[in-house]
Amino acid sequence: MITAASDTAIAVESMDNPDIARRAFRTMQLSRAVEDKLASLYRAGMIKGGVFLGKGQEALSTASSIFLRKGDIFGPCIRDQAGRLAFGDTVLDTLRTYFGSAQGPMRGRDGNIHRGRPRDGYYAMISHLGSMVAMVGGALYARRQRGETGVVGVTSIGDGGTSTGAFHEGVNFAAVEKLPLVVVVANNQYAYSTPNNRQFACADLLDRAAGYGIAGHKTDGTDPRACLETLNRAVQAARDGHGPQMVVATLLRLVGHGEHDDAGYVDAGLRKANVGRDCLDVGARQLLEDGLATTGELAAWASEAQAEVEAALDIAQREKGPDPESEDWHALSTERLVDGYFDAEEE
Ligand SMILES: Cc1ncc(C[n+]2csc(CCOP(=O)(O)OP(=O)(O)O)c2C)c(N)n1
Repeated sequence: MITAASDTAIAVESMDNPDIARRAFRTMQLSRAVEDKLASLYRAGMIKGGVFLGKGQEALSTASSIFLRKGDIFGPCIRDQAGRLAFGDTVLDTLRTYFGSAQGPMRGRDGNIHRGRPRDGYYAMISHLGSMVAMVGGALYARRQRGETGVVGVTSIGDGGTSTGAFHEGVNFAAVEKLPLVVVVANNQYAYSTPNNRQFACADLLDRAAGYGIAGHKTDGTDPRACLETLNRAVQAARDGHGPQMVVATLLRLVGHGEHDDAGYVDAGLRKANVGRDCLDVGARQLLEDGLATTGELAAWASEAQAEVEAALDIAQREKGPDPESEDWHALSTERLVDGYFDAEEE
């Protein structure tokens, strides 16, 4: 069962609450620890299939879901390991998915990032870029039709994904219906090897928000404090009935598109520029400057994250994959409805 961080989600005023910055940073550290481990397991040939990481995007991703509450919806994209953890996914379920464990949320059907627990509002990612906007928007529309209020949905997408027809249709629908949807655009400068200047012709992706008639927010994706402040505002505005909110963050992916890609096409100047900063370094500095953590605490948290990953790995590696003799192979979409929701847990 998901242990939703959202149960303890903090409302808009609470940016003054030091817990939010500390909790966000610890989530970023945990995400980095999981992903560093995944990268080394991949290099050791111990993971089947691709490994797609969000190194450098942890601040934005964490901020994307940390303000969500129980009953809200999170539809993550490729580089949202940190956001998944902030929404309540566990390190164990992450590793179970990569190792094909039948105990994992997708019961061994997915090998990396297409995992979720729909009943908890944690939607499994659809690979076709842009589709998640319609999926989360559609779910918000359905909840409105059921008379549910106060629900917010967040989904994220890369700069490349914003060029798809699905993105346009999804955002336009949300705008027309004034849905409480937050679309987080992680402009990490490249879509695989395609740079921004071959991706869009507007001066800034934020210009698109005006085109759709929705609110736009710009933030520095390398700055954890800025990401938290921006997402806090955007989620609250959506919750307060101000319709869709588009957040555009600038940052750089600090790894290849996947671990098979050496990212040799990334401009060396960008790596050295502000946009190429590691958000974990920035976050650590901010916590120290603000007196919210000591160097001892930062080191202890990093060790705890490491230990959590090792303990989960030990379990996930021993678990078995699905048994073809007993498996009924039903997909999430064909499972029983419980109270109108898909019941992923039900047999
Ligand atoms: C509609 C669609 N076209 C192409 C792909 C193949 N593809 C997967 S990820 C990717 C690059 C995505 O770039 P971006 O949206 O900028 O996100 P990033 O990988 O930079 O986080 C592509 C082209 C896809 N999944 N869906």
